[in-house]
Amino acid sequence: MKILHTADWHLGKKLHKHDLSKDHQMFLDWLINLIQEQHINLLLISGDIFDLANPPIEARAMYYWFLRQMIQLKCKIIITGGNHDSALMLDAPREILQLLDIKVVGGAITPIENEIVVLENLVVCAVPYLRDADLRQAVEGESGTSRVENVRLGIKKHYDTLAEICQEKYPNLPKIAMGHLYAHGASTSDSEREIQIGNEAGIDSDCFSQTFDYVALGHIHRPQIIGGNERIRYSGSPIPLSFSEKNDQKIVLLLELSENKIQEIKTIEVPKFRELKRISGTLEEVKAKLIAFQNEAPLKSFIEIEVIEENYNPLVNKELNDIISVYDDENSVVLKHRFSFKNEVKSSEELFIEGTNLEDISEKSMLQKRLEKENSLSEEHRTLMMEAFTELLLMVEQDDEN
Ligand SMILES: [Mn+2]
Repeated sequence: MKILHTADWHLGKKLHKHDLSKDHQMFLDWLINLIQEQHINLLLISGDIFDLANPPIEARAMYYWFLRQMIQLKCKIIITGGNHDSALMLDAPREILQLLDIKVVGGAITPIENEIVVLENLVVCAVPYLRDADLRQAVEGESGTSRVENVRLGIKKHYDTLAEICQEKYPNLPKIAMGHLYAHGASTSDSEREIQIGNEAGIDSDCFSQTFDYVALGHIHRPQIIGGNERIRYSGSPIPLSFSEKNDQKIVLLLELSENKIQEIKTIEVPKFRELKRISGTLEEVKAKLIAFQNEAPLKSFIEIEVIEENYNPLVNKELNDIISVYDDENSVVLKHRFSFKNEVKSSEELFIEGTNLEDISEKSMLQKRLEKENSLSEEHRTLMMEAFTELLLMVEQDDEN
């Protein structure tokens, strides 16, 4: 039997207002192909199917389109809700999906046994993201512990209860637990939302009973093993969801099961569909790098620009905008830009002797002082700015009089 573990698709996600639906479509096409070629029997998606509780129609359509492909390939699916998902929204079509061999657990179920999915030669504990209310119930009556400790205990109790039931009912079958949570020591990126009391209630790898042969986690977008334990893993998101993930190799995990044991865990690399590129340097350097950059990924690359100049230059923004507007590469889009100056601008109060009353300083002398601090400006430039300022001042004064 072959099982794939993935999570954190975040269908409907936008990156700086740019839609990622093409990225998702390419990933799904690739995944369908993989499932077909590798004869995958079961697909586990550990939460955050959607980016929002109320996802756009297109994202929902993509989800159902994908499920339909899975039915055709006779690949079973188990989907659990994440912190981004609405449990109710995921659960709404549960009954009909069940008939199609698709198990959805949007939110925690009572009785807890109903989170257990029994297949011919495998048991899966389909645990969704556990919300505060689910956990409070679990540790009711236990006093004298902090809220953080309660959350941690609640999560552990949830998994322990499932492990006990599985052990008793299906002692000989291999067991997989799913989860959507923050594990201590996990390396995060910029695109996960903090969960479970600002990540304080992170769980440790010993939260998961030895009964589980594998723990398929979601929530952290970088693929990783937890607590040095090969059997507890985050698959990570299949596509980068923030610039902080631009260099991450995205993966899905393939588990091979035979003789009632997980024989092998393989990492399968997801191809890079889109390049996220950060370009930084002085204005001139940025310009050169931008021109030299060549996109090799199938989708338009997303570029983030950071201009760092030695001295303050009020025209940087304009010049940068000029460069971007002229930069008309059909293979790339500049998503965002920012600039900073190494020699920080001094604030006005540093320019005058202490004790100087603000009312005693004319607007013009204030600007005069300020311009004197600008080493990068030529005398001519200063005069021009002074003249323009005087003109503006005059207009304002005339307006006041009218
Ligand atoms: Mn996520």
